[in-house]
Amino acid sequence: MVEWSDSERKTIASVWGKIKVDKIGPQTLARVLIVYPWTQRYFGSFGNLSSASAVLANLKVANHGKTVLNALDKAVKNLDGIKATYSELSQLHCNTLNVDPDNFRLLADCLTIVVATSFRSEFNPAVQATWQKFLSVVVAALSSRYH
Ligand code: HEG
Repeated sequence: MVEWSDSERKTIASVWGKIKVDKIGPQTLARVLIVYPWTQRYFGSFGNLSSASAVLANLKVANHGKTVLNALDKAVKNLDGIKATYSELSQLHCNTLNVDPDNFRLLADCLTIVVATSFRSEFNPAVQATWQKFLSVVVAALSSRYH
């Protein structure tokens, strides 16, 4: 069971409070698809992903990026129950979507990079450490129902 100090709780709430889901979500998923092009295999119904500019202009990518990021809200609001929060979502990604769980880590890393470029000096090493601790718990929870 992961423990959160008061200061970590404050930092996570503060970072999340400054994240504009409609901007950061699309940028994060687009970055995953551009930097790790093999992840495009899961998005066969999303249309044109043939170049970086096509990915960045793709509305389905943008919308799904918002969906993914909005799902993080549940974890931020329930830091002590992240595993249970994502139990069903983990099963969906495993059994129905057949997403390789390694990809959760790739997405988390892209999210950290997008947040860092957006927040600049505010996203200092201490904030980054707490934010990545949070994301690693999310990644573990999303992977927890794989078999
Ligand atoms: Mg997943 C659907 C959340 C990583 C591929 N993802 C979804 C949905 C949510 C979600 C909330 C909608 C579920 C529903 O319809 O009930 N995804 C989510 C989170 C994270 C993540 C929170 C990581 C933090 N997803 C992820 C990654 C991939 C992926 C890394 C593939 C590389 N997700 C995926 C696909 C769908 C979803 C293919 C179905 C999309 C669609 O057909 O619209």
